Amino acid sequence: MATASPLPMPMSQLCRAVTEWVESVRALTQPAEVQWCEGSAAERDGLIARLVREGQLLRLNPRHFPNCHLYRSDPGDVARVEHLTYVCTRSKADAGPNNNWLDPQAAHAKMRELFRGAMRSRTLYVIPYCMGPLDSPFARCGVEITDSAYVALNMLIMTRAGRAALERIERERTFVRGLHSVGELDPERRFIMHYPEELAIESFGSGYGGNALLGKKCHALRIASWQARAEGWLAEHMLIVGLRNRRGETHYLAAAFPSACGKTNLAMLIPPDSLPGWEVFTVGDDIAWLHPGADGRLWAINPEAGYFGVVPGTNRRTNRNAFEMIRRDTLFTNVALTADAQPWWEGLPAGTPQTDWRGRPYDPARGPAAHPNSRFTVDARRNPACSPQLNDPHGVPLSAIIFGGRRRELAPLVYEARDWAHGVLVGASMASQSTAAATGEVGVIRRDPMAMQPFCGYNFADYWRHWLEVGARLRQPPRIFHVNWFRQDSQGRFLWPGFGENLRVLAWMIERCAGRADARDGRIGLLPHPAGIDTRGLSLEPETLRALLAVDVPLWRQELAETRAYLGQYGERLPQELLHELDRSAAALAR
Ligand code: OXD
Ligand code: MN
Repeated sequence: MATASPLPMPMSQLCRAVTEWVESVRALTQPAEVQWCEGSAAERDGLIARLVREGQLLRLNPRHFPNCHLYRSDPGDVARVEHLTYVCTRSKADAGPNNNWLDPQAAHAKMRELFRGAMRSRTLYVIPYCMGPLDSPFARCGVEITDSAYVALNMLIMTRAGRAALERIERERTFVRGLHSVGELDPERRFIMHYPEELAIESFGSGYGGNALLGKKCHALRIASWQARAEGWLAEHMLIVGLRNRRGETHYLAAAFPSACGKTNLAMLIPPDSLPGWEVFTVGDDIAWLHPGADGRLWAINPEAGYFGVVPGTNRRTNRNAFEMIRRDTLFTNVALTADAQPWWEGLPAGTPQTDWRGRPYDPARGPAAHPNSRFTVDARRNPACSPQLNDPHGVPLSAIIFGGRRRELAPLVYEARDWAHGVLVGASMASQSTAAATGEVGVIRRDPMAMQPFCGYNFADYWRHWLEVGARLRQPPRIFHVNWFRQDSQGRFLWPGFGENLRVLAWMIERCAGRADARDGRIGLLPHPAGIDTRGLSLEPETLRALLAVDVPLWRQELAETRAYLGQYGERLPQELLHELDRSAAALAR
């Protein structure tokens, strides 16, 4: 006789520590109901159906965009709010000059008052999640509590969320506590607090991705960078891409660029037709956790399971993979709409926007139709170039690390650091034009070391020391490069075509890693000979390539002086080795 299989234990009873925390939050926030997220497809569909019913999600044209939906944010809540983001450590110096700081007790007291009764008549969602493959020793778990079904839906796409994550938490007995409420979306009552010493996050008053999907920037970068230092690894704002060359060798590269500088495009790069025989595999497009391996190499995992990418500019030419990927099962935020309910954004060669991102009739006098920071949320497995290594518990070994920024002038197309310590200085000196991913003025140059200025959960001086220490443990460290795809001529025209053509630069790096390519001493580091960049099939004048690889020594001397002044604010805590590297760089430029 068949016996009925026992019913699975309710999630609310699976892990006492989580249940007790949920209970205490319930008592404080007073929701109408509590929903534990299992992580099933049916549950996702249920959340979508609820949001559509409530008018918060719009179903997009099912013939052209099956199972795609549009969410419109509050117009005052469309980007990360760095001035309202805090790292709350017991000692202010541990947060460093790179972070806003509040005393943890004061911050908790302030947040408790905001959260009191904040979820009345709302549903409280409990989302246990795992950052990284569920069976990876490098993965770390958390639980987000939120009163936003939109946030819950995003978390279910962006992380490995649900019962399996909760089971891991029960086994490990540790998790990051992330409490979120959209509150009244009042910018005056909006704070994103991090408590690295307690592995806790409190976020109130915003529903925007980077402020509200707590597994992403808050956990996988700010809290994880703190954990990583204690445990001997690195949590970085980097894409991870695998490149198979014509010899059949696959090299993995990790690259740090500031927000909205093309990480997703580089991670999904399409090789140009004139460079046949290359294949590209995306492991991640935004965050990398890096571990020194027993073999002396540096290994990388992507802690995320989905992409939260910038939509404008995405088309068949710039990123065919992304363009294909977001044609189904995608959640769009703040794009425009055509008359037949297709999503529309700047950079699409066809279609006409009828309704702008705020839901108003489109009027070009009011600015772009889609918000410049409009986003897609989509499962990483929808990417045609998704790497089979995405779920490898040990990750992939890195051949190279790339730092890059958006610089009109100064930085050449590519150069290589002399060694790891010089590479740390190159990363620490990064600067870039600001973008729409964060509130504030767009296009101004700002310091963004390792693209971590908004995301490092502790004092940058300690972070750079940690980078130097990790490097010292590697017998085969990745080579470190710097790139600039955004150099312009005096008329403001881009000198380099970018996108898929960037493979030509990556190919040189790979040849360097394999010991097959020469480099010349360019005084700021090692540069390719112009012949080292394969330009076959590209209409690029030889003098343009020379301009792209030129080093303007007086400008670099000024840059170095600015870097010295910038690093100076870290005072005594700054590792001597970094200052020594700065002196070496100055001496090379003085020759
Ligand atoms: C992002 C960001 O959303 O960096 O990835 O702002
Ligand atoms: Mn990012």
